[in-house]
Amino acid sequence: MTNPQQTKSNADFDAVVIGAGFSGMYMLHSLRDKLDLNVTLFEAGNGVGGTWYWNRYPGARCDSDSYIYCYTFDKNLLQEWNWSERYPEQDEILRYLEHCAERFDLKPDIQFGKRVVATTFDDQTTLWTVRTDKGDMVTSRYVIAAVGSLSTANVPPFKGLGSFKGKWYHTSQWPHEGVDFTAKRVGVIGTGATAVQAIPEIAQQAKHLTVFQRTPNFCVPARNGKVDPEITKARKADYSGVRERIKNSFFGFELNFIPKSVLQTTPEEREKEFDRMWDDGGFSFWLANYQDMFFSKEANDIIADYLKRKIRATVNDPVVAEKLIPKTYPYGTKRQPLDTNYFETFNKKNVLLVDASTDGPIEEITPNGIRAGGKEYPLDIIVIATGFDALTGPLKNLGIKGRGGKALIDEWESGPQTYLGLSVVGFPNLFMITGPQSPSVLSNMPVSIEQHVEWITECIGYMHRHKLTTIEATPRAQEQWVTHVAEIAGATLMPQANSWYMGANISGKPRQFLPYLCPEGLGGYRKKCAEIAERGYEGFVFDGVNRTETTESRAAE
Ligand code: NA7
Repeated sequence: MTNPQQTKSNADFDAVVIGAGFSGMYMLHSLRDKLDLNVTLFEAGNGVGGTWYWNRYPGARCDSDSYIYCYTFDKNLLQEWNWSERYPEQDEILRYLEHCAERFDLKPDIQFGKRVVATTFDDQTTLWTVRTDKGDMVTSRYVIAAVGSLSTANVPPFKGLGSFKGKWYHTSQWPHEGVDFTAKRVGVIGTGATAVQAIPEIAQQAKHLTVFQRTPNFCVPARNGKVDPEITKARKADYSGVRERIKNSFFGFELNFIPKSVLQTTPEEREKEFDRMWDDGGFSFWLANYQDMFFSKEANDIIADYLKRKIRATVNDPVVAEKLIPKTYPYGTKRQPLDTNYFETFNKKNVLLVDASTDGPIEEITPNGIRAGGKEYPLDIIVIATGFDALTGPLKNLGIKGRGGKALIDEWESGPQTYLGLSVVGFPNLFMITGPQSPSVLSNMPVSIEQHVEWITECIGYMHRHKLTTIEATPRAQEQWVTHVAEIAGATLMPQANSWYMGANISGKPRQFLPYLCPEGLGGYRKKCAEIAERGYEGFVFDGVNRTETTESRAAE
């Protein structure tokens, strides 16, 4: 390994990492312990965990199977850690991440309780200056934004919210001491993946629950529970195989599409497959269904019909069932919520559904509750489960200014533009982990995170070996990437939904497909990134020079 001192500048740090979730923790570990860099990490929270530090609402758990929702880079860690359930709850995932922070001795290099507010590139020194809300100001050669894709809460500007006399909470800013719903009249706004987890839990405790639905969701059962110890043993024995399979899979799971069109099946044949996926639970119905599900509306309708029948069979009141059935977008084009007794909850006497399209939308929040469709619903507590300013929101909040003082927020005014979802033209030495236009939220996040962290680590290692100071995407490469991402999305049904994938949940946000759906899957994207690196970082310039044209390729080192 090259001694980093060779490229030592007079910066305070070689690298500043922002965010101490899955991505930032591994980034810190990699740069510090593999490349021996001088790294600091700023984290707004008072502990590690990112998503799992903030999202403490009732029922919060991951929707990926625990044996693959974890770091896989350390063989011993994989053997040591034991998950209690198929999908562990928030507090267990947080314990895991705290364990990792201790195990890799990360905390001495993390500055907690400090939110980055300005990140500015200096054209003369080619260094970044990072400022926090606590008055810190440090310079660094590299900045790595490990701020997560779903970390900027979306609290819609409901008229009258400030006048509400009860308590209100956004699910991602949940009080650490919890919320007691006993004997309370509770309103939940939203029916996305978060609300689908929270509603059945809140309904068990609250005196009365009113759910304010804007758009119904297709849900499939999570089927959480203890994992058979024999299965766990077999997985542990084959973790290197598991790792290879998820790395090269389509979405970062051990799941594959059925290599057939649903239109070429008999009703009996496909019903059997649907039942199998339904019984398996989890994401198989969404991510391992017939291969034309995301492309053909005709195929999609057949698959959606199965889920609609399930809702009708579960919900006792046919009027309520109809309100809960999605009718305005193709199945799978909004994030799949996994449920445990979600539809059953609407059979409870203390639960009321207020549907925007049939009962009327939310008009205002009053001192005593919520007014929707001309009627006031009295409430003691409002739970705002309205999601996030996904993918771009967390990056825009960092106050990033690149070459010539150009602000990222302005550059992205009409939508994000990146190269590989890792880098942006005009922002040298700034890397994003699971940024927009990378597979990110369309994958099992830890798998994508590990890929990006390892790619960035290799890239910085390469720069040190070659005594290079800056790396920056070229306008041409970025333009081609943005076009490619949009073309792929345009060939699917994804743009037909008003989803947060399309930026449609935030008023005024440009309508653009935000993640990257690689036609060859996550494995294909990984290969693409690796090949770009092997060709001397094609589409990037180092110190203003295109090395793919001027020097030997990395493979020849
Ligand atoms: P989501 O999936 O964005 O869901 C938010 C919900 O809130 C959804 O039902 C929205 O309806 C609803 N919403 C949003 N804004 C409003 C307003 N202004 N009025 C009424 N209802 C509104 O967020 P989640 O937190 O559930 O999940 C986010 C991801 O976190 C999840 O997918 C996992 O990846 C982890 P809409 O459908 O937009 O009409």
